[in-house]
Amino acid sequence: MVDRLVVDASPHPFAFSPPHTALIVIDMQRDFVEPGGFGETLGNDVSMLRKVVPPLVAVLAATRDAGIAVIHTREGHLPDLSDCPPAKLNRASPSLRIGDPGPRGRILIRGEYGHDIIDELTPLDGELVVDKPGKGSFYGTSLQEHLEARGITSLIVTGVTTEVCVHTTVREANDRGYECLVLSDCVGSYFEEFQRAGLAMIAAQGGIFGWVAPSENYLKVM
Ligand code: TIU
Repeated sequence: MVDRLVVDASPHPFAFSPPHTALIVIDMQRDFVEPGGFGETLGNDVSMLRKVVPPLVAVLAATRDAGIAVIHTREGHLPDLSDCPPAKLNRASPSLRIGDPGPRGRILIRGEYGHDIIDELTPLDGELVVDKPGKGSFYGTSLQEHLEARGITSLIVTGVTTEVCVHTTVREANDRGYECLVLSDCVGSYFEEFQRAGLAMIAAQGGIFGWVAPSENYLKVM
């Protein structure tokens, strides 16, 4: 594996060492991307997120071919909801609450069909799958220990949604010292204005939370 690659990115080029880098695919679960899941119960048009899938399939394939580590995350809760704070469970007036039976199983519950990752992005054996109770990928998980054990210092960030779980994860990672490149067409939001603003916030102020680039710039150096 080459030791250093540089991606044309905003606000400036993103240099990373492939052996010390992981691709993180955040919450590409049926619950967010397909009808009948958590995302739709919150009143969202889930078709907004589908456009992320084709570029993410290409990025995942190139990353695996390059031998770079891949990590998947899933947001969800234990069947008894003991890890779901009442503040999250009782928030707003969704059409179905977390734990209620839905067309793809209980909403946002581990082990249910709707909680799992979509078929196009199924994890391979050996790829870490991080189950997380919150929006960030570090809170309540062993992700940091996993990254430290493998000497991973850079993250290529993809998944949904841009302003919620992607942003929370990037902010958590940035505070822990990780360098994050967010692939702009491989992250998605239910809201066009949040997609635009969410990406701008990451790269603003000289890259206050990280770097942003379209996936074609990443694929060019793979
Ligand atoms: N609602 C929303 O935009 N997102 C979430 O609740 N979770 C994630 O972003 N994965």
